Amino acid sequence: MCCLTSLRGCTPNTWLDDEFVTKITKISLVTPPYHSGVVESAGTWMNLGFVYIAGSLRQSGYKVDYYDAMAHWHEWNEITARLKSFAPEVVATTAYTASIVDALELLRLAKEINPQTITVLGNVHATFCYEELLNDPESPVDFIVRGEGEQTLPRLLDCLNASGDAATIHGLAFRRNNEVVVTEAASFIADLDTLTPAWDLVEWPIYSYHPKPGSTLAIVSSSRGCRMNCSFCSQQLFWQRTWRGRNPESFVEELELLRDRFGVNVVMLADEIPTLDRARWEKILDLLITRKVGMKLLMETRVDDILRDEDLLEKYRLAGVEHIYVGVEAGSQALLDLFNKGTKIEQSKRAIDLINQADIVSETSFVLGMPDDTPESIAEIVELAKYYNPDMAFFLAIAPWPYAELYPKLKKYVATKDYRKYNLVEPVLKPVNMTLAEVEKALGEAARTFYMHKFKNLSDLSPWKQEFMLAVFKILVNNSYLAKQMHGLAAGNENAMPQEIKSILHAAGVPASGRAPIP
Ligand code: B12
Repeated sequence: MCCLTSLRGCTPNTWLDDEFVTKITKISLVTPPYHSGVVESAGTWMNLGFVYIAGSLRQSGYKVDYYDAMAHWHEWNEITARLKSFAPEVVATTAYTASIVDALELLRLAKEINPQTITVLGNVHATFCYEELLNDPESPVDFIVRGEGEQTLPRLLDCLNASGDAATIHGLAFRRNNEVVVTEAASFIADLDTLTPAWDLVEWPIYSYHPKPGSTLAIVSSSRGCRMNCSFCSQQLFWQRTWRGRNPESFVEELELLRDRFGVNVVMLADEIPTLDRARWEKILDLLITRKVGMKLLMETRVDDILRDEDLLEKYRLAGVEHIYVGVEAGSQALLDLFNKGTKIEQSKRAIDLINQADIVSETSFVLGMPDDTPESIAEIVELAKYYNPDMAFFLAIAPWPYAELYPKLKKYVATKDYRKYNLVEPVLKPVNMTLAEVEKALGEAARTFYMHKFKNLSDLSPWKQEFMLAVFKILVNNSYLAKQMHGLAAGNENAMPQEIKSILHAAGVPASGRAPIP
């Protein structure tokens, strides 16, 4: 029996009714062309998961087209052309919740181009929402990979090529005989240093960090996992509260390779908590310093780890750490407790002060639009943000991931199931005393007020930070989802803009009118 006949009659796919004789040799890994205009305004970011998966598929003998349609800002006609030209037997895509609609559209397109195409979907949304996705009679998804893809996808394809039974492969979900088959969970990859990311398949010229014109940006990973309990987040669930760190030497050698072979000079760490193991992290910092790697690092970590590492922060800076995001998330202790953050307000303030004192850019975000929020409570958060005094603050709309631990408490306030809006920018939860439009307006106002305050006090920052902040401000004014709100600052509302800010902006050459988002 052909491998794929075992799926017969279980999906609406016409190809499953025919004998599938083609051997799988070529796989397209395509990112969905989704855009929300937040982080994207700060840079063009690669899909690291696909770089890793491309590497392991290649090792297993498959030809891979790693095609970052998202980062290319490609439209459907361009995606069609690329799929037709590579003519893969398998098209695989990836989705967190906000990008799931476009991911499904992409797989639909792949089937339209060639109904025999086998489609695969992975990442956090599919890992948790496989029932909803596979039970849709119009679903264009043949296989869902739950969890890490580097081992599961080659195993699945090898199995299909060998006419095996996909139900024997761990980490999958798919339909068979009108039922969703969920296989045993795959175990996490034990040694991350054995993985072989396909850096040579990356189309390097498009990846850049916009505050540093001319830079070449990579996303890298020094660890995987999260042991925290934040009830609004997905990552501790995805990693089942485990954590694995790479060997410091192997990680730093990878940065050197990226620098020497591909000209990378800025990296963002994809790690949830790169600092979790202090000894390992210090070793990484020491290697970056002694080997003069000369790379700028952008990273995220926990408030607690910054407090723990107070005596190491000088090393962070010397090693090239230039930007640290810490998730403060809430403005009241009660909300911090609801979010299970495990931190206290004063700890967050202290952590941000320490990052600032180390002359590293500090960034945080506040999750707003909760059921009991009001314009006044949001305005209070802005005051708190000013008190915390990060260089950058983002005022986000809570996105109720349907699989998050907090979801049951938020469910009755969910105003839309349009997942495209689950991007932390567009409000999807309706507070009791606010409309969605009011939430959106209040979040915009929050950003505007915060940055107005920031720019009034720009001269408090070190010279390089002032320069950085002006570059960021130009991006916010011209190219981000905040452009509309920020315009009152840059040009529109004369009364709202003090003369000194006008002068700063004028000197920095911030234009009066905005441009289209960065393509
Ligand atoms: C890098 C990153 C980005 C990049 C994306 C780059 C890209 N081209 O995809 C940028 C900066 C553009 C980005 C943007 C956004 N992001 Co983001 N991002 C991350 C981050 C920090 C790291 C992801 C990563 O590289 N991980 C490392 C790789 C190795 O792991 P992985 O991606 O999970 O992939 C593995 C598995 O999931 C699986 N897998 C994944 N896909 C597939 C596909 C197949 C076929 C298979 C077989 C397997 C598979 O195999 C991979 C290898 O093991 C995560 C947080 C985190 N620490 O993970 C947030 C995160 C993914 N982002 C998130 C969000 C919300 C967003 C935004 C909506 C935020 C915003 N408003 O700006 C936007 C939306 C994007 C857009 N275009 O507008 C959320 C998603 C939450 C959710 N549950 O839906 C996360 C989890 C952050 C968080 N804690 O909430 N992001």
